[in-house]
Amino acid sequence: MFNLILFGPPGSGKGTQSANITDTYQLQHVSTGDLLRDEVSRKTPLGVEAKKYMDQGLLVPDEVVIGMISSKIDDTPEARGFIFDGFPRTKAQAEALDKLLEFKNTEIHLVLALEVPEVELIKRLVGRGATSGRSDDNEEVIVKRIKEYHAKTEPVAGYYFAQGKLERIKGDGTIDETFKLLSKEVDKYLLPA
Ligand code: B4P
Repeated sequence: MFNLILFGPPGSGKGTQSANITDTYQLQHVSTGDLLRDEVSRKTPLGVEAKKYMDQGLLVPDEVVIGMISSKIDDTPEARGFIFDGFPRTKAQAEALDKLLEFKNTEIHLVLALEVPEVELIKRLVGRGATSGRSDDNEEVIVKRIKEYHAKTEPVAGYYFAQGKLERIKGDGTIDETFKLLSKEVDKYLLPA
């Protein structure tokens, strides 16, 4: 089993590149953003709670997200491996993920951190907002999401750097250029399926 985290600020291309990596390496894609949006659209109690935070550009509380991930991992025991997209976003989430994987006799093997200048992040997300209908893709909320990233999520990179698992990837090229840089790192562990 090979487990990968795609890490980076909002709009850095985690969702976009996860789709490419999932297709090429046949990993099970776990996106907390997608899982939360699904709960919101079905108006479940979890979704109603999460929406309050997401609409303000804030992170959803750790216990909500960790519970959701745990059941997602249990759903696909036969997976070749997982690609975690947008998770973990806090040190508490990273520690919880380590515990969950240890319980399954596996671990995180690689963390690829996409690096994109802030002006480009805002440009991309405002651009997506024009068509996505996402309530968190307007400039005021985007700026808050980036602030929340610096305060709570950036320290997660240090957590994995200390474990020798972090690779920084230039993420401001085209989608294809960035995918090539990411694949070069994944290829060291796993061949395309
Ligand atoms: P997410 O859904 O995870 O997404 P994201 O941060 O908006 O962006 P991503 O990096 O995936 O960008 P994308 O590829 O789509 O989070 C949304 C919210 O959910 C959070 O703010 C939070 O409230 C909540 N949440 C999620 N996970 C959580 C957790 N673990 N804990 C707590 N709360 C959590 O790309 C963006 C745009 O750029 C797209 O339009 C794309 O087409 C474009 N793009 C991508 N790559 C490009 C490139 N190379 N060149 C040009 N454009 C590019």
